Amino acid sequence: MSVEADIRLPENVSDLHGTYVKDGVVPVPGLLGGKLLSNLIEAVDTYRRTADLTESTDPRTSVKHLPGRSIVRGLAHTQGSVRELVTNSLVAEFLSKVAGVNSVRYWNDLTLAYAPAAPAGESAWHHDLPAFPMRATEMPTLWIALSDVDWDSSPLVYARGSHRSDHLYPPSTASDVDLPEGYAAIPDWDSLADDGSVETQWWPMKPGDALVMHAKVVHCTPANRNEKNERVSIITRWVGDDAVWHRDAFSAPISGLSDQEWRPGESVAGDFV
Ligand SMILES: O=C(O)CCC(=O)C(=O)O
Repeated sequence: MSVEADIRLPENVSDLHGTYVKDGVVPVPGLLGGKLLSNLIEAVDTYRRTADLTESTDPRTSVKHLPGRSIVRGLAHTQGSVRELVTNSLVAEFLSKVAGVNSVRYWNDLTLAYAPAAPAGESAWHHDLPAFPMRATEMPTLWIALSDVDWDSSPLVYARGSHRSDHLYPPSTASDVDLPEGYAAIPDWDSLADDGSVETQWWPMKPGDALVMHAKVVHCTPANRNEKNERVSIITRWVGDDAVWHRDAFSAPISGLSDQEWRPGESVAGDFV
């Protein structure tokens, strides 16, 4: 069976583009199945079991264990199934249509595992763009559930339409910093949601269900209250053709991508895997 058969693209892509533009996040139930999905789950499990015992074959693949969750970076560089996903032209074409650009290419991936019944580990309200080391007209994220997700097991919660703000917001960990141009102080999203000024959205999910996210949509993840199950996702990040190098006070270091290679504003071409 080919990988293509395990990628179940929805037909209503123009509706999905409309939702991406309006809400900033698009649920895509059942995007992945079959061998591709089981291989991804297996790759994540195997890497996490062996990562501390063996040296990575590529310094861009790494794991970090934090209270309540583990973060694995750069699996596309060492795991065949992740590479298959991010180099698949059907996936890239689908994402470019949802985002409304000619083409997108993979540039980064991240796998998160939230431990069962973990009081810590939540991710505060934020949007992702400030952490990215480049800018482009569109930089969609494909978020794929590799476990069940329900209200108790760390669902992603979105502030609907928040990507349409003119501002960027600093990460919640930034305090007492001068905000770079284009930034505004992060609003109290919980209060805005409570008083109804902002609508929140989240979806229960099964392994293989996906979300396509705009790089500016504001979201958070509560800690995992499920007593038994981990909540695992693989997050792949994509960029349109017009990407230029751009870093500011909030850009995260990304292994394999550095200021030595590109100058500010320089076109970022080439493959990242
Ligand atoms: O998967 C999650 O729970 C969090 C993902 C997230 O916040 C992110 O990718 O920025």
